[in-house]
Amino acid sequence: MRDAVTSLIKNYDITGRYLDRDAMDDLKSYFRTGMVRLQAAGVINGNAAAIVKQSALRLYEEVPELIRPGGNSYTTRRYAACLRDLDYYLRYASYALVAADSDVLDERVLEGLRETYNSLEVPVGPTVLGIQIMKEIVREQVAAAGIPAGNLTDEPFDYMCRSLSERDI
Ligand SMILES: CCC1=C(C)/C(=C/C2=NC(=C\c3[nH]c(/C=C4\NC(=O)[C@H](C)[C@H]4CC)c(C)c3CCC(=O)O)/C(CCC(=O)O)=C2C)NC1=O
Repeated sequence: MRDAVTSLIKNYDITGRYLDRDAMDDLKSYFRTGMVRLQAAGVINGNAAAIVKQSALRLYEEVPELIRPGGNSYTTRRYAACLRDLDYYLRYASYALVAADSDVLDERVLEGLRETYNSLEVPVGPTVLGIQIMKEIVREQVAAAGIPAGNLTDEPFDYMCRSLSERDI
């Protein structure tokens, strides 16, 4: 599992180079945004349950057939599994946000997810929509807390959505 600093050092070490100007610029940007990343993660940590709940409500409003008989969130067991998945995506997004690196998402979340979702017929489109909704809610809450995160908090959510979509689940 890597963060922005260890990823960069690994790349330079492979070719035995000292850190050059590009590397220093990347590192500066990482440290410059560090406090904002931490503050945004703090908002996520303090509101995780509400963020998950609101995201699920909005998702089921937009795709109501998910909770109807035959839908993938129909039955309380599957409904709970879907909310739990959203909670996983949110928690790992908060880690990736602090690390400023998507490695933790590849390693802990996305690896093998396709096979699992395929075999259980969990639909990818609505999952991606759920992650997008969560991204919007996080952005709103972080902005409401007065934290100038811009689109920093979007990155991990977009990364998971891209990865899920690309894999053509
Ligand atoms: C930390 C990394 C990690 C992830 C990401 C993860 C996902 C994950 N989601 C699962 C199931 C599931 N995932 C969903 C999710 C959904 N259904 C919908 O209608 C919505 C579109 C969506 C929610 C947004 C559902 C309903 C199931 C249960 C499917 C079933 O058993 O029929 C399963 C199968 C095993 C289980 O039910 O626990 C896994 C492994 N597990 C992990 O350890």
